Amino acid sequence: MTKVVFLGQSSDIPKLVVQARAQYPHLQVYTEDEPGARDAEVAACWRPAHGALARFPKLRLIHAIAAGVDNILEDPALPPLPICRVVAPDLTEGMTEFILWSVLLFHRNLDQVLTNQRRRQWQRVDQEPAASRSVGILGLGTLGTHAARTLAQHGYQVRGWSRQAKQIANVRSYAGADQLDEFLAGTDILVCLLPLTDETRGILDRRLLGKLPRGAALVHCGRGGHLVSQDVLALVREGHLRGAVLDVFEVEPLDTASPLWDEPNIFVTPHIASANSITSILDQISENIRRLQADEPLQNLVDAQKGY
Ligand code: NDP
Ligand code: OXD
Repeated sequence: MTKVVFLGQSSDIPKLVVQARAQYPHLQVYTEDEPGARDAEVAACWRPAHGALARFPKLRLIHAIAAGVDNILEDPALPPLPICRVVAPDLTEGMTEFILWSVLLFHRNLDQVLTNQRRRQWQRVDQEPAASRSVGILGLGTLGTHAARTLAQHGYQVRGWSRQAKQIANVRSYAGADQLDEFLAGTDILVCLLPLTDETRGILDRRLLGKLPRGAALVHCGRGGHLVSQDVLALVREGHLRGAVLDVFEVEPLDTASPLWDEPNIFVTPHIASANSITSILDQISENIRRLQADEPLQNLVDAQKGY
């Protein structure tokens, strides 16, 4: 029986523990402080406290319960072990739905309609075809590629930016720092689906967003650490950005005192762009445990050097 410890700051942890115990009798499941946890071979986590993973000397695998692993890699005492993340259709499809909603909000001028409603103002806003809007996606990985394909199927002009160039039907690919400005100059709605790494921290600042055409919109679903929120706020107030949907923040929950809450053209959502189901998280952890014990290649292994 493989011993698995679940730890970290997520309301999903207690649910994962209960369901893992009920559905995977071949696993011995522990929470962090339970007797026996010290011998765990696998740690499943979200934002573990710094140094927490180093307290398990028999660990062989660290498994994120999410897609992003920045919250694990930032631990200065992280043991040098393989790290896997969750890649699941429910998360991918959920993210695409959220992005589609956000893109439609700006493309169909529904942001203006919502403002007009608060003023009791009946005003028919312009409606343009999807093909008249260019959506640019920062990050063409699992989530960005699925969103890009779906937006292209809905008729949008779609472009994406990544480190390596991609070939995706009806999606224009831009790669690396050299092509970033050209990518931004032709983007009406910018979607961020980057992982948080040393290279991408603070990327959504005035310098980058200032290269979008005037009146562009931002949809941010990556990580709070990408966002320089005072720059976004200033650019919205100056009218350079028409608005922003912001799902992730440097500090979550977002402080009730944050001016982002009250800004008319900023839509704050509480890190709900998408989420893995408890079932898909456990399926992947259990499959990787099987692979670990059978000495087979692990699924969805993270490259700790690259940071994603
Ligand atoms: P992937 O690892 O599959 O893809 C990451 C993409 O970002 C790749 O295309 C990669 O390029 C690109 N990239 C990374 N660094 C750079 C860089 N320096 N310059 C240009 N491109 C770069 O990640 P996912 O698609 O699975 O997830 C993306 C992020 O979405 C997660 O890390 C997480 O932070 C966030 N997320 C947010 C959720 C929410 O609810 N808000 C839910 C789930 C995830 P290349 O392909 O060339 O390597
Ligand atoms: C994730 C997230 O990374 O929920 O999966 O943000």
